[in-house]
Amino acid sequence: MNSDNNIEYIIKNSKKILLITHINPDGDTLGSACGLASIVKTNFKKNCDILIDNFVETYSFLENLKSAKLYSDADKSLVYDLVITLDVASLDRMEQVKVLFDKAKTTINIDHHGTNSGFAQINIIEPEASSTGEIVVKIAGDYGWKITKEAADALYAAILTDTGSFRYSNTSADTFKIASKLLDCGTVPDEIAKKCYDSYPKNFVMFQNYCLNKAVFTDDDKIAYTCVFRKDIEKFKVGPDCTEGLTEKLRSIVSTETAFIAKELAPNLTKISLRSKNTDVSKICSLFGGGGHKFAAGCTIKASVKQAAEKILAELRKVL
Ligand SMILES: [Mn+2]
Repeated sequence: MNSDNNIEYIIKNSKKILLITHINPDGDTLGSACGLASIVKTNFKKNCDILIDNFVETYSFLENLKSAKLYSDADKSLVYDLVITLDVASLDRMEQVKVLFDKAKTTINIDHHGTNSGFAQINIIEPEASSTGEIVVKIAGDYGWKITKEAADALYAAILTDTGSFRYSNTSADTFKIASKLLDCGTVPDEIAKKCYDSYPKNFVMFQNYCLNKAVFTDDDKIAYTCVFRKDIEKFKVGPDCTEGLTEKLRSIVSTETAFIAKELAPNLTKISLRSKNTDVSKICSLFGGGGHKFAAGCTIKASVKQAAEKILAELRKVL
């Protein structure tokens, strides 16, 4: 490996380092960034800045999340020596902080979305990896970097949540080997599982129940979906992460082949989260400018919630 794409060399020679997580952050992007920040701190004695779109209460146990800054609070005038994106499938998934990515001297893109275009100078994209967290552990192993318990906990949370607790098709022998390695670094699996899954605010759970209660089942129950409106989000006083895991609950029904939620972001702007058991839904989402994984993908459609849901239904019916 020459020095041009030797990550260790690059980190050593970078003074100001920024880690960018994607919009509507999940456990993988947050865990990967917090874990990598810990690794850089331990092995290079450097502090990384971390940017997050919004704060997710569930992941407040991640050490470095406390010092992370919101996109909206980021100093857009800064020029970083190095920007690393984690789990960011496309440039638009970093919204307003893309300006910091564009200005950076060196950029690295670490991701496992097959639809990632490779938008950075150095791209480490492994669609076979269960999660970005898994890739970060692999990189650390390749360079022989020490992984402390703090880093291991964050990276384990990334892998745990992106594999749906080691249940999804992205779970491989490598996933278990890497998880096992993190246990050797001090992670206690049930501790992290409790923090990730048994720590939801009451209004979050009740809001999701409300959304499930009004779900629509169609095409012999093969398709299940629910519409989420801003007025309901306001009524239940839930955060931007309020639909996390909701589509998976609809998919968990035995008759469901594909499930989606249509969430109102603004009038005539709807976010679709699509999940399936066997259908390649990333193809459907890419028709609308989105992407993701084969069985878990998303897109944003310039239409009302009802119209967007109809568009998705029409595409699903072509492939079911
Ligand atoms: Mn991921």
